[in-house]
Parts: sequence; C-alpha cells; structure tokens
Amino acid sequence: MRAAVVVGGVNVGKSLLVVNFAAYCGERGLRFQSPSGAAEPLRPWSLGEARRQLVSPGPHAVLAVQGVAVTLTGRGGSRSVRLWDTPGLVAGVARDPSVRRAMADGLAKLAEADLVLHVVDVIRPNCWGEADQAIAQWRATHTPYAVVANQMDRPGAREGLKHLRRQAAGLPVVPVSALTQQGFAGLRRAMAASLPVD
Ligand SMILES: Nc1nc2c(ncn2[C@@H]2O[C@H](COP(=O)(O)OP(=O)(O)OP(=O)(O)O)[C@@H](O)[C@H]2O)c(=O)[nH]1
Ligand SMILES: [Mg+2]
Repeated sequence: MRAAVVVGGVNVGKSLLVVNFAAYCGERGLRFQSPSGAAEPLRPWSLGEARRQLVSPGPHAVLAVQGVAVTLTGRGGSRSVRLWDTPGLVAGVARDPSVRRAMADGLAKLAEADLVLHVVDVIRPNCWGEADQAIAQWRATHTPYAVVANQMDRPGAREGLKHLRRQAAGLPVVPVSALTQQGFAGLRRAMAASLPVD
C-alpha cells in the first residue's frame, strides 16, 4: 500500500483533512495504524470519534504519527493508499521534548512518502513560512508532491490563495476546505494522477 504523508505547520488542518478525506472516499469506520503497524485503537473509530480524538483548535493536540487506509476510485482503476497524519512542524528546535520526538517521527514518515500532501492555512498571514519552505525544498523535487491550500471556506481565503501561489511559485497547489470538503474532487484527482493503480 502506498503512503501519502500529510505534513505541514501546526494547526493548519492536517488531522481534519485526513478524517474528512477518508470520509469523502467512503470510509466510515477509521482504523488508524502506527508506523510499527499496530492498530490503535483496536476497534475502528466512527468519523465523529476520530474528529473528537484528533482535531483540536489548540496546537499539537496529537503527537502521534498515524495512518488510515483509503481507496481512491476513479478512471483507470482504484488505488489503495494510507493517509498518514503527522504532528505540526515548527521552524527551529521545539522546547518540549515530546514535541521534538513527535516532529522527528513525522519527518521519518515524510522521508518514506510515495506522495507528499503539504497542508497550508491560506488565511494565515505569511502562511508559507520557513518550515514550509524547508519541506518543499526537501520533498518537492523527487517525490510526487502537492501544496494543499486549506481553509478555503473562510473569509479572505481567495486573497490568501493568491499570496500563497506567488510564494510557492512553480509548485502544484490544490485549494480545499477540510471542513466543508470543497475541492476534495480535485485533491482526489491530483492524488490518483501521482499513484499507480492497484
Ligand atoms: N473553517 C475551517 N476550519 C478548519 C479547517 N481545517 C481545520 N480547521 C480547524 O482548525 C483547527 C485545527 O485543525 P486540526 O485538523 O486539528 O489541525 P492540525 O494541523 O492537525 O493541528 P496539529 O496536529 O496540532 O498541528 C480545528 O479547530 C479545525 O476544526 C478548514 O478547512 N476550515
Ligand atoms: Mg493534527
């Protein structure tokens, strides 16, 4: 199974994207797996439970790297892929040792990605920060890669998207809202174009 690693800054909407995109792909019970392959929890979460456990308005609510399997159906056949949610990355060295360890786990998973989905919050001023530039420089060259411009449902998103496109010039940008699922069809097409059929 291929690995699509969802990465980006703190609180940009990575976890909500993973849960709601899995729902969009037709998944109803989400069984997350750790990088070691252990299923955590043993029973699948409902979509509501997954959102309660993983999505939070505060930073670094979840420090675990965990993935959920989805099937992308489309023209040409279906593709099985595991979507990996990772802890938010910050520029510099985080003070909290558990955050440092979590970021290292996320970077290790990112190094193994078959596809990188780099999530950015378009509403934030300077949404393309130092950590984002570092991720793009490292992973956009040899691996299928897309910037996922999130939070497109919020006021000011169009201007934010224009700014992001200027900052991330030359990189593919897919606008979405992880909350309303707008843009998910385009995201699924971009993912399918980068991954082989089963
Ligand atoms: N309006 C709106 N809110 C969003 C969107 N995506 C995420 N949010 C909200 O933003 C907050 C952070 O979402 P998370 O999915 O927890 O963000 P994250 O990137 O996983 O955060 P960390 O794991 O802490 O780095 C939550 O309150 C979400 O409900 C979006 O597209 N639109
Ligand atoms: Mg998260």
